[in-house]
Amino acid sequence: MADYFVGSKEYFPGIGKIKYEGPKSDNPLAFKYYDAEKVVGGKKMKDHLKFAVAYWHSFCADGTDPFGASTIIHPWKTDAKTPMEGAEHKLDAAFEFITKLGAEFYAFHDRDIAPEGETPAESEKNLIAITDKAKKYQDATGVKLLWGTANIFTNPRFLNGAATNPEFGVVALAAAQIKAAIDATIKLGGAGYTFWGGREGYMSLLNTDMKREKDHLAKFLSIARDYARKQGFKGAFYIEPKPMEPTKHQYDFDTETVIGFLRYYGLDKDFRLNIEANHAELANHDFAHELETAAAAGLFGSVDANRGEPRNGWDTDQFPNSYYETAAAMLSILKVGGFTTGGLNFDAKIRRNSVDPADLFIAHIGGMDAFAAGLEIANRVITDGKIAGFVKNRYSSFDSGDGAQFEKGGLTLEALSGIGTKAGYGKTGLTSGKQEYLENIFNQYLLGL
Ligand code: XLS
Ligand code: NI
Ligand code: NI
Repeated sequence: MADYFVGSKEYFPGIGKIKYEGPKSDNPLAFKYYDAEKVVGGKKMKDHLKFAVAYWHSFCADGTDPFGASTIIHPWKTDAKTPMEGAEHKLDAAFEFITKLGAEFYAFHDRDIAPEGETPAESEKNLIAITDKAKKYQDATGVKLLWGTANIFTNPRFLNGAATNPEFGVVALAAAQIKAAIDATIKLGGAGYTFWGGREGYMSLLNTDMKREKDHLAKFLSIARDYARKQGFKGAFYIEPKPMEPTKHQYDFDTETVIGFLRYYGLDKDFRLNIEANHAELANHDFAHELETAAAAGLFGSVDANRGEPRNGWDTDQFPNSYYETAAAMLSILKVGGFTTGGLNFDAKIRRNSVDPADLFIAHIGGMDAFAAGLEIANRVITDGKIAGFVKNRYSSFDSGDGAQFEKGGLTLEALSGIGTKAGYGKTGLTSGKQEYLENIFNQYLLGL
């Protein structure tokens, strides 16, 4: 049996299964650091990293930008006579790509995988037909669905938003899509279902009732959750924060904003965060800051692994390549105990001028290698324990005595103030944070020395 899947025709001829060849390899189509079966910190790399291929960027995006037409030719699109035939070919290409790459998961929007029909019923029929086929492919290959979602932002009918649209009719049409997308996700055994707020936000406060829109969003998410649970969905629901783009102000601005929203509306038992690196950057946060914020609230879920271009402030969705950043991210992920339902989804696209079919492989290989290296670095940081030990010691005055009493809630403000007054100023507080020292040792781990 071939170690990869080929459907009606081979869409990436000349490229076989991508193998691990090690850091000295000069084969662009081989992994340098990602060695799926290698055990790091008691777990196989593939089980730590849980890579997913994003359907929309990899098999739909064609290099179009606001200044120019498509540049990337997808043969699965050009060789089809009807949109449904195109969707079938795309599925063939997707499973061939995913299995050749050796990713274990994928993620899709309803409209990535199946075309919209003339009516909501026809759209649902299309989705059912294609996902029935996807189920067969999953069973045959072992590839799994990390999460499903609905695209309720591209079609012009969503120009004023979906769940937060001022017109009830649009909210209902969004529901038709979400319901069908949830059904498809359940059928495919999806581990999660994601809500990225598409156009859920506003462009101008002059035409917006913000309170009403947020209430609608919460109501919509609650009934979607209730429906999915009723249908037996046991997986996680994710909210994916993003501060702006396409609207001026997205309601799911950043992780902290989403946590507040989920708690205010009582949704924090079922929903967690899907954190995207590029969105963190747009919100002026470090990627790891967003991960730690979610972890601290007990709401860490999954990751959209990409990167932005720090100097232009767009959602450029590039493939991750900074080992420093992937190491920092993996450190936060390992500290919270790793993924349960989530994984690393490459919500990333090749550049408009990356027009060779091999470029899609090369981009994913680089991203997987970057996270594999990041995992090794983070594991070295944890195993050595120097940084964690420093942090633990930094808070040690709360481990016993009055400090411990304070943590337990055993001190009133009068009592606490009395302790301070009695101790006096002295040199209290003049303790080095040792940032540069810690940065230097992090860099030692980075180079594996
Ligand atoms: C867009 C988002 C989107 C979600 C899925 O910026 O990242 O791709 O991940 O709807
Ligand atoms: Ni994303
Ligand atoms: Ni994005």
